[in-house]
Amino acid sequence: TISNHPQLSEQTKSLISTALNSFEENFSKEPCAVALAPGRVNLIGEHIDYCDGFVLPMAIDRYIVFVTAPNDDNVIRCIDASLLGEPAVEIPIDCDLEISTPKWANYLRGVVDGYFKKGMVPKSGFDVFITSNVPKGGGLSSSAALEMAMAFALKVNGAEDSQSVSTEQRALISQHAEHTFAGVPCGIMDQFASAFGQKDQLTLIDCRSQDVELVPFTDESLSIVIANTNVSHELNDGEYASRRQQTEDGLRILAKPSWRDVSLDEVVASKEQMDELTYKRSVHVVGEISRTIQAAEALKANNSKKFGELMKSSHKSLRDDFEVSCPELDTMVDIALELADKYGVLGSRMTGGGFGGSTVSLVASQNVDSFIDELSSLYQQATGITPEIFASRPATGAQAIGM
Ligand code: GAF
Repeated sequence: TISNHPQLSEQTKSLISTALNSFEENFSKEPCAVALAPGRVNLIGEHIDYCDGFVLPMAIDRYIVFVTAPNDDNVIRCIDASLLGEPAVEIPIDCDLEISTPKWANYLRGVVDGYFKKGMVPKSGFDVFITSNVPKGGGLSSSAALEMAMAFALKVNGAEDSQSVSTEQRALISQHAEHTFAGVPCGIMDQFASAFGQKDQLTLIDCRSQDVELVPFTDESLSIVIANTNVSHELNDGEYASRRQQTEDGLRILAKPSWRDVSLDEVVASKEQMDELTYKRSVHVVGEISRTIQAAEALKANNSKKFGELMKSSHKSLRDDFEVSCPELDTMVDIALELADKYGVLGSRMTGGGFGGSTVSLVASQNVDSFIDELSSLYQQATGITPEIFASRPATGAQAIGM
């Protein structure tokens, strides 16, 4: 079923096959199932998933793969390929869970705890071997991928046997894990993108209704290029939470139930009542909601030029008004746009939470390899940091595959 899976790339099949072998080597038994979940890149709609906005991410062809089989102990025992030699992480399934060490495993504990709280417990303990090609700390939602892969590992080990669990519920349990066990008050974008991703489709998420609309991205002449600055940033250092707080302050001053009911004119009219930061954050929110709606329409109308222009405006707003960019992200975007005429770069912007992580650019496919080479060397010359730059098409979302 894996070798002829119609939605998985050869790269992902090979990642799974390596993980299957490693499982057998490490646990000396046959695996029963694979659970996998992709990272995501957001094309537009940044820092507005917690403001009732629209966001337009896609799952990328980079996955976290869990290979699993039941064990006779009352624990979920996890070995991570990048941490071989360190003790396995053991998550008990017969008692309440708490935040603990190692820190990365809190994403897993949080999801298991979310299942427990809904009365869903696996049939037995199970072993997991984890392999990933989602860059860690690259702003591409490796944490959401970890959470969603754990949800599917729980499913294949019987935790969902007593009740049916929807894709949306799995994503919401994962988001809650991030709030409670990782200390990041994130919105729904990352988990929804990983959960609802489909090959060749972007996921337009209405974060107020939580409806997901799939928007085709099938034009082979356009490529999505992801450039990891290799400046990593943890979102639990207070900056993310403070932005969220500032948007809540803005909405309170505007005295509206939802950001979807606010126009730019109304923000401008309330300027005197706001401090400068609250005002700038509010300008970003209403502008970005409008840009994302326009971008989805432009895409449906095959107007990629307009889409690219909206990406550029989004970056400026995130840099100047929301202040979540950083010098390396700005450098990566500036270089990409300087190469616009040479390689057909339509737009470029930071993506994800910011303060580091990645940019996303829309580029003519015929030039994509040369663009990646030149962007990489110019960024390295400018910053002294070697970036990781690759193209990805929209990929299939989190799932489990039986053996
Ligand atoms: C992070 C969060 F997890 C998302 O919910 C979202 O707010 C994003 O930053 C910014 O758009 O990835």
